[in-house]
Amino acid sequence: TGGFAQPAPVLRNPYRDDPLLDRVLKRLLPRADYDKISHDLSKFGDRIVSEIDELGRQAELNQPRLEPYDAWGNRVDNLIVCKEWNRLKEICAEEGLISIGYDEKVDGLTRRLQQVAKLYLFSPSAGLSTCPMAMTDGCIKTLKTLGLYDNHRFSTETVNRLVSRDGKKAWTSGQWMTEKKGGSDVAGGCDTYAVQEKENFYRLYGYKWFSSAIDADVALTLARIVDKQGNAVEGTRGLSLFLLRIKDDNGHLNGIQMIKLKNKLGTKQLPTAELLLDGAQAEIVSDPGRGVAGIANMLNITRIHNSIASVAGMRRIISLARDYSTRRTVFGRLQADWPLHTATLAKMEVETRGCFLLIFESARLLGMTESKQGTSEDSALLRLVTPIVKLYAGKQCVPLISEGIECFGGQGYIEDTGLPSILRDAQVTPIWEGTTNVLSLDVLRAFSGKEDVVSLFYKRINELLANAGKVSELKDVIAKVENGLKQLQSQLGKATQAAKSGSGVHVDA
Ligand code: MFK
Ligand code: FAD
Repeated sequence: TGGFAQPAPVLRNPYRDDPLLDRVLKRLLPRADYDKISHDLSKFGDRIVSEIDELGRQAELNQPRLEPYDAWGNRVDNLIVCKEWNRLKEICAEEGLISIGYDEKVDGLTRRLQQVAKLYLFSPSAGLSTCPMAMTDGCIKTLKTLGLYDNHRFSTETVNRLVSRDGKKAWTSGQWMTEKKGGSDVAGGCDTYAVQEKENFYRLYGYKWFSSAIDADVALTLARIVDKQGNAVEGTRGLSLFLLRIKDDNGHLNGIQMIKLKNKLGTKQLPTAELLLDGAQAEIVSDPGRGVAGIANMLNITRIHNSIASVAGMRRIISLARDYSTRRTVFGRLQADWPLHTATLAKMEVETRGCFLLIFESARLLGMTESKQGTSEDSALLRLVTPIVKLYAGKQCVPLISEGIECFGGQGYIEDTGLPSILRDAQVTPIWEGTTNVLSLDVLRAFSGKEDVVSLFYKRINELLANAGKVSELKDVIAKVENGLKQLQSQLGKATQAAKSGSGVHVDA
């Protein structure tokens, strides 16, 4: 075999290796908060390198499995996850990856920025434990926004457990929306029925087609209430939102059968199940018929998490490829000394930076909005930017990470290097939490709010360009795109009016 071994890329502290992250935090945070957070991120970065990255790798190698029956034929639905997966979830609680976002002792903007920065560093090493974290964050946000925290016993207990920093006591949440008939068209596809048992308690009957992180403690789900005559309202207006425990305190499933675990292209660390709900007891948490609007609170949070995961994957592959380029010799020179190779890395860097700045803009807007420091304009911008960053970063990370894999040549294709899973796991980000086209339709939905989001968007872009001293250079391009969007907005307005009045109109989008 000869004495030569190919050099492996080295993972460095992802915070200290990322000057852009540091610069953005310095720009957005008050000095004292920056100093505190910077210290926390630096320590966390060390922990990622020395401990977490290997746990994530082991979670990929020791995938979850389901034993539906015991040796005697009893239905047991025993989900087996590896100890590293459980440890990663504990670390999420200990590090406050979700609770930081809700820590009322900290300024609202600061807490969301710190949380997003930590998730961004954590994500590529997290063995997909970021998935239950995203849904946990979304569940807290939903229950709080619906005014249930402190007013509703089960929701209050749930939120308290979801924000716990005690790894042994902390709960996580699932998000069960997708059914066989439709994941994009949730209302058209939902065949789960809710039969009232007493007051706010219902029994749910249906089949949930994709349910990730099924080792969670609670889930938010949608179902159609059936009245005493057995009738249910079809469509969006028939769907209500329910909160349920997945298992009771004795570990028995709550009227749920885990039919099978999905055999997926990637996200193999993550147990994603098909579930039969056969009388699962659940409490209604939205007004009847307001389920989609209710769970949209969750979607808007999980979509930001999805964007973080997309950009973090891009950043990780660039960091590794850049490091490798200083070790691998090709045609007598280091890769880094070949202009063609550095041009490839530079192109990837530019794309990643653009997406990175968009996630921090959404984190800033989220923090401003939640802490009431923001205006109604900030809320409208957040509503617009969330689907844009999800669809754009989710889509772009796949070709970018594929390019990054190529930077390692054949080694990028070899499983033992751990590199292929970065690409496999990227492919889910444009699909789940709404596909690219569905998200682009959500951008149009955001246009129909009270605020003129197109003007707000360009006002913000102009502010950013002014800060960077770039207004005159880009003025014409920006004006052209803004005009195009305004025309689209006006045509959509006309189409909405026409739809309401029953006449037709052609939208040239
Ligand atoms: C590492 C990161 C990991 C991330 C976690 C991954 C694990 C979970 C993986 C999953 O994939 S969970 C399932 C995700 N499913 C989706 O994302 C569904 C995609 N489809 C959509 O988003 C559709 O647009 C939607 C289901 C919402 C369309 O349904 P409808 O019934 O046609 O909605 P409609 O009638 O337009 O809107 C109903 C209400 O919801 C309206 O409010 P009002 O009644 O008050 O007017 C809408 O304004 C509101 N709404 C819809 N989308 C909204 C929203 N409000 C705010 N934000 C939104 N995004
Ligand atoms: P479809 O809705 O059938 O979409 C198929 C294609 O049609 C897409 O290209 C889409 O863009 C296009 N399309 C749909 N509607 C339109 C339209 N109006 N205009 C133009 N094009 C359109 N769901 C959960 O609820 N909980 C989970 O925990 C969960 N975990 C998941 C884990 C993984 C690994 C995966 C892959 C999926 C998971 N999902 C989960 C499901 C996921 O959210 C859906 O797969 C996704 O929303 C798409 O829905 P669908 O599969 O029904 O595709």
